[in-house]
Amino acid sequence: MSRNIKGGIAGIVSAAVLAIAGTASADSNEPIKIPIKNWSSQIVMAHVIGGIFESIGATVEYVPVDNQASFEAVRVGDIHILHEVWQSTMQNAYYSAMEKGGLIDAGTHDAETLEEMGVPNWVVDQGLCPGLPSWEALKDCYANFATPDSGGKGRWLEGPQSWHGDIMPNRLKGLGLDDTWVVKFAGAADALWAELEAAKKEGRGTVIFNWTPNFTDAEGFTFIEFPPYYDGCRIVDGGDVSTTGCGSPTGWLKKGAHYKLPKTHPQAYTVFSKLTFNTPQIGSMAALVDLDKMTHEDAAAKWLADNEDVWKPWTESVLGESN
Ligand code: TMO
Repeated sequence: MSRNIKGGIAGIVSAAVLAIAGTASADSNEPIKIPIKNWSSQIVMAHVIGGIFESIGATVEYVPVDNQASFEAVRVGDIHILHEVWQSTMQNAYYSAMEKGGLIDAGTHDAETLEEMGVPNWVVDQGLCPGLPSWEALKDCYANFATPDSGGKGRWLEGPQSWHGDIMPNRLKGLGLDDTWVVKFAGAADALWAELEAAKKEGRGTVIFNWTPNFTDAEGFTFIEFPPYYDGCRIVDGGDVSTTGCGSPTGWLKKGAHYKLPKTHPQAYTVFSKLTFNTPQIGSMAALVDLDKMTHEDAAAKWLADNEDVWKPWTESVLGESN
């Protein structure tokens, strides 16, 4: 009698476990489409996440996509995830896509972010702009930052225009610095790092757009301190030239997913929602490419091999169910 009751309970329990495992298993064989943008940590992380998905049996496809266009692309399902959403430059596009429907929040990385103009530390050490990191120092030192294409003004080398539109030209106007400084856009992220190297070699000043987490965290980089950011100060948020001098806010680094991914690929979605990278981890992904000159694919393979203790735990719950 008591054996039967025990067996019955065990039977019910294992049936329940099977039912739970049953609903959570069976990812679709359709490839999970992962976006490839145009900065190193994003591309390496795309392949890192792709490798993690493949380790649980999923198939993946890498889809090159413009940053600005990627929020609509994930909303309609042309790509399935966003793995680096930077608050200061992308939250509007992220929340707009969510409001229209089709993009869901898939969690937040363990990293505080900043995307801002700044100088390598040796520019400060050599006294090329006394008073930095305060932006007011820029009023007097611009001549040390002139380049052949800047017409005697100091030059800000901004990233590609597809990243942030006209935020930085509007910044200069808002600060009343547009008579002495001018923004030039880099064709690609590589041009920013080439400029850092060239300026160092030539011992001249340089102001570039940069961000953290990045590979430059290791050597040290000084972000310029601008008037504080507040909601509404930028043109896209309703601001005008009297307010666009505001700096960039520190913020979060988020993930997002197409709303059907938890249904079509429940196991991969579970892993994706769990995974989180911190500042040194993201910096190291970029460094493998920008300092060590590896390909993005090789960098991701090395990162995965060196960091199994970091990412394997995220896959254990779904592998535990199916094994
Ligand atoms: C989006 N980015 C980190 C390149 O500024």
